Amino acid sequence: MLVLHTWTTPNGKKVPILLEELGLSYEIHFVDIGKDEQFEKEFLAISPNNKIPALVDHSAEGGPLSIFESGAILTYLADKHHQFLAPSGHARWKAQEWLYWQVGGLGPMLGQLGFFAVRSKDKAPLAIDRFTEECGRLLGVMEGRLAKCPYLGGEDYSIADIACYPWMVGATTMLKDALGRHLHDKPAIDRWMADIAARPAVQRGMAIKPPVGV
Ligand SMILES: N[C@@H](CCC(=O)N[C@@H](CS)C(=O)NCC(=O)O)C(=O)O
Repeated sequence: MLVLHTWTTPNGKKVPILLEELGLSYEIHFVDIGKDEQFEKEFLAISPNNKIPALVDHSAEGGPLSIFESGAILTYLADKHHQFLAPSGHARWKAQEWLYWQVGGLGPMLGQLGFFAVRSKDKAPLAIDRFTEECGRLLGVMEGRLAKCPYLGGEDYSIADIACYPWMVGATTMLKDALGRHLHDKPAIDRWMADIAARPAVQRGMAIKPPVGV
């Protein structure tokens, strides 16, 4: 049995997308980070960095296995089920390169921009400028990659695309005004977004919601 501990944020939607793509059955345990549930003892036992997502695979080889960090979880599931990540060779490392790019760059920078430009009541112009410019630079890098190949890893849809997509939805909706001109004239990103948005598994993964009353 797979139990995913997650929330409805971009990082929280990556693993549901992959689980849906793989057609696996799983349970979701919603960790409401708005209520600080990520600091509860039971959650810290599987995710000591107090962040979602975390996965527990109760039928892992060698006994139950818990994994935190979305990139590690995506890699584990893709390898275990032999899909959405090549087992070796150039295609594997190109997909890993862009997966790490998301986890270390696109996600944290868009997250900081969201904090300073949208969520924070105090508006700090230096921070907003810094993160707007850095996010704009990253979007330029992504546009360059997707102008050369259909997917971030190359020819095939992979966990790198799955990791970036929920963040790009945030970039083009919640952060649209903050990013302004940086979203204009990005035909390769627009094409990629439409392609991924059309996948039924992506739609299901993006739609996760805690049951009413939770
Ligand atoms: N690098 C981590 C980032 C995870 C992350 O930032 N999760 C956020 C929600 S999107 C979180 O749990 N925040 C709670 C907190 O910081 O206390 C990953 O990719 O899994």
